[in-house]
Amino acid sequence: MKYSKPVLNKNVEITDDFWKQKIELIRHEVIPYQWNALNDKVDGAEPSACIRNFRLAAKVLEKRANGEETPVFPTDKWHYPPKAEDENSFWGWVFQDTDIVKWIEAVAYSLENCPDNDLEALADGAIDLICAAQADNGYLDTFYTINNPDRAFTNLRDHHELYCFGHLAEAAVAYYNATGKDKLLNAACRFADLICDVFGENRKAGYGGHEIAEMALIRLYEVTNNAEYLKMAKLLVDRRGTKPYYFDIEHGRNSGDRLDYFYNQAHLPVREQTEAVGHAVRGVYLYSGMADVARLTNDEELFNACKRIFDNIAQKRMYVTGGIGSTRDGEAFTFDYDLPNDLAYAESCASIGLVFFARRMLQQDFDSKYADVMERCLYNGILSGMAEDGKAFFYVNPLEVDPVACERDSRKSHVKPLRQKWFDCACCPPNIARLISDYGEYCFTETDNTFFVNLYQSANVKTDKADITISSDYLGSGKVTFEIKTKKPFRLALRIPYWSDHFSFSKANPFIKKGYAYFDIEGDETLSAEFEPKIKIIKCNPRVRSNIGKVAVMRGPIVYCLEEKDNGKDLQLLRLSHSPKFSFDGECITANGYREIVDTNELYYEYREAEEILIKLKFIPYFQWANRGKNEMSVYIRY
Ligand code: FUB
Ligand code: ZN
Repeated sequence: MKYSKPVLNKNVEITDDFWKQKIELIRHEVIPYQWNALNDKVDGAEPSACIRNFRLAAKVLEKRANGEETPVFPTDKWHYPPKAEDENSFWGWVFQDTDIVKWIEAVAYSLENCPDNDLEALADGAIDLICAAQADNGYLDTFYTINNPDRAFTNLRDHHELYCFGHLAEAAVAYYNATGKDKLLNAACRFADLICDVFGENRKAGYGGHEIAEMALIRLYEVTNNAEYLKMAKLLVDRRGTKPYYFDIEHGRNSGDRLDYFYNQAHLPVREQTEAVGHAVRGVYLYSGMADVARLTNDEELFNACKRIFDNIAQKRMYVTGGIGSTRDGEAFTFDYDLPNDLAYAESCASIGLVFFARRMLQQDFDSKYADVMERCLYNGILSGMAEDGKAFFYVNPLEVDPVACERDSRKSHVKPLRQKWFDCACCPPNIARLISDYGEYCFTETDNTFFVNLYQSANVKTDKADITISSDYLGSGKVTFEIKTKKPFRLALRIPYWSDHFSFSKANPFIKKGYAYFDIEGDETLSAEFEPKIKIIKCNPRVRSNIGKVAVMRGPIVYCLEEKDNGKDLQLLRLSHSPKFSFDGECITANGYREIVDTNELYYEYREAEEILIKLKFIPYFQWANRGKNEMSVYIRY
């Protein structure tokens, strides 16, 4: 085996103070809360209509099966706001179906983490509801089923049928793995079979405007062994960006429609792509699918394209928090080193997709840089997406916020100073839930003879090589201990985190390659690693215009920020001292700094040395910001 496989979530028990708390929050608070939101039962939250659409689609199918006429509604828009007069029409975004299947996926991992009969029964009920909305030919998308089935598959560019299929398939595989129940899996396979029929070899040369079907088909292939799904995934990858453009054919080349191929990563055949472009979530979902196809078809050229794109993201287009997507316009990547703090988009889903991409790269190229990115996203730009109580969420994760600007400047209206209860476009909340409840699956990968530790936390892991108990103080002292009960000799590979300049191991002479320290394990043993989590002042490449003269503060994998609650208004007036004398209380960091005194109302005046007062600055973990009400926040500070 040339590539590694993730150790499945069900074989990993997270016992860590930090991550276990998050995983339990998903189970106890987030999953029930999101179920209510999907059922439109959260007061003051944006309506979902997701479950309502499935009920309506099932009714419509039943009527048609009985030979009754059903009304036809327009299918020319992305969004259909709930309106009483359209009570028989689809409501919401064309991809509204995905919210409930992401929820089911989160439930699946949660059941692996902790069996729960009531929750499983609730998910079984949701699956019945979804399956009742599947047409006889396998088609399963409530938007077209309700509004006009004759228009199905006529607008792959904008109308997310392949995207809805992808999320359905991912949930189906997860639920099958967790429970052994195959009802949703069979539904996903029937939909996949239809897609293969319509878009397979020598059929319509379509591919989705919003990627995910590529990696979902691979998951389906890996669980069913149906080679048609691998073939279909490869076709979707290979067709994108080739001429004549499918989106031109579909929309009529001269329709006058604005065709922005970059937005859908369809500007070039994927093997020729060198940079991350277009809509950020679509991008990272595509790159994840490309990496999967490259792995299963031994396609080096395709994998090299993934490598180039990954490096472009990690070295030039990613925020220090792991956020990606610098502009609201198209929720998109822009250009190298364009990382504005206050206009950032940095959608929660985009960082989640980057974790998917990084994990797939890591499976094939055993280089710590991929897990470094996973860690950066997980501890920062993803956790920031969820409130401490699990009942409010960020879609956009900016690095600098002035609540007044969010309200008064429409260029910043996408930036919210407080997490929201729900969204009419609610892609992020259930995506966060499904990733965090599956955290265990990102920690370890293995080949036939090597066990890789990619993320550090306390956990119990079972593999055919060993049972390993990990006791971690990674976020405290940086010490992690591995108690290994060996079943057969193997190599243990420990990632050396990018932020750790000083590290040591209790076992001598590891072999170090591409950021992993390798140890031969012959029998039972206890081994420990220490990665010194020093508080660091982080400078951003000076090509990034917005961070000139500024720095960020990190400790270990955690990015810190300043909030108005601790440091007063006008955070732009603060400066970190050259000898900050950092101190860490186990959670927050304090440091010496200055506040500039504004002693004039003149807008312009001849330069004079600023007057400053000495103050104590307080930094909190970035992911915790906005949990104490509306206030200013900044990751970067003058230095
Ligand atoms: O289009 C589906 C999802 O909605 C995208 O991934 C998000 O960016 C949001 O636009
Ligand atoms: Zn999202």
